[in-house]
Parts: sequence; structure tokens; C-alpha cells
Amino acid sequence: MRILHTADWHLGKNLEGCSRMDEQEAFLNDFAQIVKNNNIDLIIIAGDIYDNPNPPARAERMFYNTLKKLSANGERLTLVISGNHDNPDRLVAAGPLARDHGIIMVGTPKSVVPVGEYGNHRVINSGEGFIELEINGEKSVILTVPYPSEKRLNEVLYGAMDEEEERLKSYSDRIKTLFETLSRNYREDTINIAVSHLFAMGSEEAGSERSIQLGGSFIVDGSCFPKNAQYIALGHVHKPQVVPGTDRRARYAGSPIHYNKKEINFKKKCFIVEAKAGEDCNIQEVEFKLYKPIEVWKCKSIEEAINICEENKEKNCWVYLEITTDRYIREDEIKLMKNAKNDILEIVPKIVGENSEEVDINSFSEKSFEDIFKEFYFKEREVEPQPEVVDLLLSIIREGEDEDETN
Ligand SMILES: [Mn+2]
Repeated sequence: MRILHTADWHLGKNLEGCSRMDEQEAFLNDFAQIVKNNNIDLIIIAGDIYDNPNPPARAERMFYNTLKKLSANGERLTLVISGNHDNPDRLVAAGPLARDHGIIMVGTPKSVVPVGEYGNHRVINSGEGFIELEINGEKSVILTVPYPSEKRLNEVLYGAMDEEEERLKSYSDRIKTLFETLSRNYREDTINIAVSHLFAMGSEEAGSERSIQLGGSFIVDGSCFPKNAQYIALGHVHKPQVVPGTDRRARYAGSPIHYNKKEINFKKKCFIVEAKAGEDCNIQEVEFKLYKPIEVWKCKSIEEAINICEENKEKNCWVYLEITTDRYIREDEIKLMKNAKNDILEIVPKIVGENSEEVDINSFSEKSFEDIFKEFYFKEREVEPQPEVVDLLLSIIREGEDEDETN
């Protein structure tokens, strides 16, 4: 059985308010081609299909178009679980229609996938948290644990442990109990896989995920995953990687495109897993294209920044401009940069002045508020503030003080 593992598509995600859906659409077209070229039997999408529980219509349209292409008239199966960004009910709403196309959708750890035909293949057995598939004579048991929030985890564990035991166990221990219980469905004659969306300890984050929930209590470690799983397809972390302590069986596929500037230092990819019952999997990587890179341009002066924007006006990329300057960047200069280069996301001045070395905070207390303000204004604007401005500011502050006294 040839399985392709991907995750964290985050369809509809913005970057500083700019849409990435053109890039996402380009990726999805290429992705359908990768699936076709590699004779994939089963595609696993390990959560965070959308960036938002209420995704834009275009994102949903792109997703359904892609699922239809992947299916090739029911020839291929696709398994989708929800991540923390997805609304599980909404994600699986199209499940009954998608079934003819070989698409299996799992919203929560407690969801039970109906047994029966899916496209040209079959789900021959299922229960809370697992399915057994048959594809061209090969059987596979897949444990399905969509994003296990504390609440959803307790729902599925209810009854597996007595109350006292449950209360004492950490999140990580409870995930371990869940996987242990579910892994009893694995057999020697089946290809044994697991899919989940969670944060495993030792994984390197890259900024896009709000994963350290509740002070880190939602972190699990590699030993939580079943020992007899041949491959564990994970979603949540955007950098592709192997989870430490799992003999390279548990992996994050990562997101398909760079979603912020912290992610630009590593390549984007998916994993193709060749699996047979009772054997170690053979795993290959397929790298994704870079559709529109995010770049950080560091400039030593405002003039240099304007020139760089001019010189690179044809380049298709997102830009963060960092400009070292000893003065305020004027509106007309910002306009020059933005008119030359499209898709400037942010212009950050790094102010250095003659007396910028270090500001002695104690020296503030000896100065009046009026003097501190005047100095600040001069530093930012290079001119003295008009007396009316200073008077107005001081009168506002005095009003505030008066109010405080009456309360
Ligand atoms: Mn996630």
C-alpha cells in the first residue's frame, strides 16, 4: 500500500492581512499531480485543512475541487482528520456526499466512521478512534485521533479509566492510555497506522502554531504512540520532522507553504510511505515548490531601501523591509518603496542615533514630562514640537490627573 502523508494546509490563511489563496491553489494543483505520478493508494491529511473554523468560500471550494481530483472517480482513498484550527462538525458536513469519491472524514476522537463502500474501496470495520480499510486486497487498521482537546479527550476516555485515575493522569498519560486501548485493534495481518493532530515533545516549532496551550500541558512525548504502529502520521507542527524516541515512525509532514518568516529556513515536503503488513515502512520525501517566497530585506539606509525596491520590482515575493536609519522615514519615502515593489508586508525602521548607545532610565526622573516629550518628538521628527501641541498634550494629562482625584 502506498500512502501519502500531508498536513496543515491552513487554506484561507493570511499573511499580515494578505491572502495566500493564489499560492495555495497552485500548491493544490501540483499536489494532485504528485499523488497521480506516485501511484498513491491512500492520502492522509493530518488536520488543519483550514486556518479558521469559518473558512472563506474560496478555501472550501479549493478543498472540494482537490478532493475530487485526488479521488480519480473513487480509485483512491483520502482520509481527513480535523486539527485545532478546523471546526470538526463543519469539516465533516460534506462527508456523506464525499463518500462516493472515496473520502473518509473524521471530526473528533469519538467519531465513528460508518462501515461500507467508499469509492471503489471499503471500510470493513470501525469504532471510536479506528477504521479498518481494504484496498486492493490489502488490509489496514488506522487509529484516528483528530485534535484531542482536553474535552474531546475526556469524552473518548470516559469509561476507560475510573474517575480518580483519570484525574491524576497528565494529558500525555491520557493520550498514551487512549492509543494503548485503540492499538488492540491492530493485527499481524494488517498494515498498522495511526493519524493524529497534536504537539509531541522534542518537536521543533516554527512560529505558526499556537501549540503551547495552558502552559505546555498539551504536550505529549514520543512514548505515547503505540509501539506496534508502523507509521504515525502527525499534523500540527509546520516544520517537517521525525518525532524523537519513535524509531523514526512518527513524523510531522509540516505545512505545504511557508506561512510566516520564521518558517522560511526549511523546505516544504510530504512523505510517501510504502507499507506492508509486518514489515518496516519504506519512506520517501517529495519536496514542494516555493510559490512565492517570504523575504527579509535588511537595508543600511532609506536610500538603499528605495533602490532595492526599484531593482526588485519584478520579483514575485513577500517582503519585510528592515531599514537602519538615524531618522524618521517620511510618508513620501514609504510611498516610493510601495509604489516600486508590490507586496511589502511591513517596513521596520531600526533607529540609530549619535546618542543611541544606551538610554539611562534613571535620567528620566530628573527631567520634566514636558522635556522628555520634547526630546522624544525631536528624535522621531527632527523638529521641535509646536508650542500648541505641547500645551494640548499637557492639558490632556492634567485633566486626567484631576479625574483621578475625584474618584
Ligand atoms: Mn494545528
